[in-house]
Amino acid sequence: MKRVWWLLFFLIWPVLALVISVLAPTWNWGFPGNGRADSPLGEDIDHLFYVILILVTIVFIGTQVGLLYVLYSASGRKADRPAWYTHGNHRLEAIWTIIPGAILLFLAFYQMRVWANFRIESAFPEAARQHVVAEVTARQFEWRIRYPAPGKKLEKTPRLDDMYDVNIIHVPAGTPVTIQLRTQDVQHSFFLPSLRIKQDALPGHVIPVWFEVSQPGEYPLVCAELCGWGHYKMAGKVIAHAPEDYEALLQRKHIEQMDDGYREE
Ligand SMILES: [Cu+2]
Repeated sequence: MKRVWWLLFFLIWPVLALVISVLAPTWNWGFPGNGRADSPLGEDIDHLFYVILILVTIVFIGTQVGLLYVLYSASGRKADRPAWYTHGNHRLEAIWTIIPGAILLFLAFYQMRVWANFRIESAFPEAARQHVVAEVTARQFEWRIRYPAPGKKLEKTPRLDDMYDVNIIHVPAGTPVTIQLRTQDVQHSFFLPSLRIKQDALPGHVIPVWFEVSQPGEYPLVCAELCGWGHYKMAGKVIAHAPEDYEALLQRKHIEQMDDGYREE
């Protein structure tokens, strides 16, 4: 009877792990953004995550069941019976090499489109490449945003009529946009958790990052690279506006800036 208790002891952990995994989203332990990505690319990334999660769960359940079977079948055995070992079994080795290899190969091909779409500039959506909304410069310990004046394109070198923000990036919702990511000092990481966007900012590089916010609203921006004592302060937000509100906001910013310019003279 004792071995049944041991069996239950080992059984309870995998069962607990499964139950907690299933219930986690209802306790708000799921992904940021109420468990759903707030961008189309983010939804693709979540889909990849769940495909991998399902595969891992199948392997997890398989190994746990195997372990329990071995524990149970061996626990009643007399000590004078030797354990079973295997060595140099080519068929077994081929099986445990080919199956994981095939799974990894499947995942490698399966995620290629999403990866290319996210990271490789030539695979960005055409609309994103056409619409460079701002330059985002990380520095200890804030995000500096530079927008081109309404109707102008963002130039590499700042222009007199450029407009600025700190820690807040205004973008239009429902359309792909690109930002040019830079850092002025150390390495930082531009992280929009609810959009599933994360990109390191590397000294000496200007890295284009595109994203599309599905709905107007505010989305947290944080630094995901420990960059110094004030790392925690690098919290900002992306504010997505309806396209007409966005245009109006840029016009308003432009006029405010012109006013400031006159007052200084
Ligand atoms: Cu940082």
